[in-house]
Amino acid sequence: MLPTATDAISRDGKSLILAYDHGLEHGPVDFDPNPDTADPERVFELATHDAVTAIAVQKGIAEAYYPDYEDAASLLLKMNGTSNLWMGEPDTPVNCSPEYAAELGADAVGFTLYGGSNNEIGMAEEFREVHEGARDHDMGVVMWAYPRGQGVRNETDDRTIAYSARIAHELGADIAKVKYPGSPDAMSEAVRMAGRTDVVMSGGSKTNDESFLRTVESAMNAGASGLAVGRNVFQRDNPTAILDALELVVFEGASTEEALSETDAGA
Ligand code: FBP
Repeated sequence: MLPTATDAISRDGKSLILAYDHGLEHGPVDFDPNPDTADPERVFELATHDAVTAIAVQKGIAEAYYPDYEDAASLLLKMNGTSNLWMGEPDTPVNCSPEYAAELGADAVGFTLYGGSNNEIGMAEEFREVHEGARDHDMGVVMWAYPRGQGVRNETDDRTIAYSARIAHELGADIAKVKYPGSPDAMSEAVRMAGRTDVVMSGGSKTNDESFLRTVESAMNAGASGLAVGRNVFQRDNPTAILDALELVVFEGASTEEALSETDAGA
């Protein structure tokens, strides 16, 4: 098989991206369920689990911790991000250049685009620079394709999610990270609209093991190429158990029942 831009952040064409940009996007509140996870080292350790194909972090975290993990984990460097303190129309400043991402050892870059925001035009222009810079440095491109803002009535509506997957495809992302639109049919439509761009499901707020695995299983059956997950892993008491189970569902095609019976998830 020919090499692709996402080989370094996937396994057999599937990805399990451990997202850990929550300290910026949501604030310390996301570490409350598991206070140790405020320490990035705890989450980098999880990223060395076989199931994890890349860890997604902001520049400051990558600078400080990735040198200790570069042999054990692939780096997806998030290039923009906004704090939850910002109350304006959705927008997200670019805080890293592709050159610097490559210098930090990134295998791929991540970029949030809020389609439907009044700031969409600026974000799309910034995406062009990030995308072409990533191509110059042989890094993959993952778009957090999040419709949000004045032009969007329902962020997880079927047509809206399919549209956001299409935006990621047409602007050149290798992987579109979308919220699960609520049904396998809607997910398959997003996958169809994304063409040769892979689609991964965004984890969302924490649910119980069984219900999370069922959603992941149905996304995979609908053609998703994996998931990008944060809270549903690091907020759990036993994050390794859910990673063991996710490994079976994402990479081995196991059912939720099989994953629950063969691992400590759900215990
Ligand atoms: P989760 O799995 O915790 O939802 O993380 C995925 C993610 O996209 C993070 O990268 C980001 O910080 C967060 O969700 C954004 O969440 P929201 O959609 O609530 O702004």
